[in-house]
Amino acid sequence: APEGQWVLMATGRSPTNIAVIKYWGKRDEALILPVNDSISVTLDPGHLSATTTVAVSPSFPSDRMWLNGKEISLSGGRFQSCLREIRKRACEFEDEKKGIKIKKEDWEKLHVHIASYNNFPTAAGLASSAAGFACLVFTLGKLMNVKEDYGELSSIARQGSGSACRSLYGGFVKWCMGKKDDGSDSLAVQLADETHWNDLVIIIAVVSSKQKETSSTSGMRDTVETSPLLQYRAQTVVPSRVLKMEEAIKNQDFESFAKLTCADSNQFHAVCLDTSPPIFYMNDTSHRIISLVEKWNQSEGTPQVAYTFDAGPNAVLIARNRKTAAVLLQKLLYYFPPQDKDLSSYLVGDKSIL
Ligand code: 2P0
Repeated sequence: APEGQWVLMATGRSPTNIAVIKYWGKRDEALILPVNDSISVTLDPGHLSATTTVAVSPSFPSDRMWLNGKEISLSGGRFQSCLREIRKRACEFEDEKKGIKIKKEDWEKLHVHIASYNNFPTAAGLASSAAGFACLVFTLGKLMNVKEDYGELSSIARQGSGSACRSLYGGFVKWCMGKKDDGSDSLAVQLADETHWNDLVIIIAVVSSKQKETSSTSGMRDTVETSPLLQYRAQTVVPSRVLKMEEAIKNQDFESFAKLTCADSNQFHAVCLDTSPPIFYMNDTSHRIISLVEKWNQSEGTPQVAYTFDAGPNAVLIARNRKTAAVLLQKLLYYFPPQDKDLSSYLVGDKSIL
């Protein structure tokens, strides 16, 4: 900054989250209001996370953002919504030692610079918008001395990307769809913190690192417009499934957790197939992974591993404990020997990846 000017900065980090009851379909596109509740597990920070530094200075002539070192446009409605909602809630900030005083009304005039990095390859087709928007909103909130609680921040992050609202919390999280038209009650709540059910191990098998063909945003729009199955899913299946999933999480009931997780992933992909034209996110390798897990679970008499797939072919596998995770890795390496580039990486770890 030029002499006599100052720069105020804040840095934050948010992990991504994996839905075990899926969000798919909006009832309001602009506000990003979903057609059903969803439940997710937030990964450990340190893996699959976004790190964002936000800075403000009277010497900045405009708002700018860099993603992984490359400047990107902030003109999109989603960035603008997040910036506007955080600025609205900014509070006076004073640092007497440094001679900085920012009054509430000054925040409207100050411009921000935002630099965000993902610690995983964006090309791997793993969700980055969830971690990114959660981190942006949280860090901007810190910088601008916003006093709102995490629930309120989650409803702002939601306006960046739906799944982002769930990354404001660690552990197990529910995004309550809400009833109001203005979206003020569509926010995330923590069901259990990150210390709960620590035996679980999440393994992500990168099946393909190609970018997905259908974006989630346009995919779910097509589904809402054309899939009769979505109505049934949102109105009848998910509400009772959410209640059962909350129970399973509370009681650390892996059998119920795994059955619900797999069933919900499969129904989400069925709804994609029920869309016109149909959306295919899984491929043959994804299907072979499902068969491997289903056969194994059946032979053990009780589930050892749950699988779930998002808007792409990569498998998210949740093992009931470390021992099972080790056996799972052996099986994956045996049946899917990493030879070509598409099958070369297994990301492994404790509720996360290594
Ligand atoms: C989820 N997915 O619950 C579901 C499961 C993908 C499959 O949330 O339009 O990037 O930004 O709200 O959040 C991906 O959708 O979509 C997603 P927008 P988002 O995790």
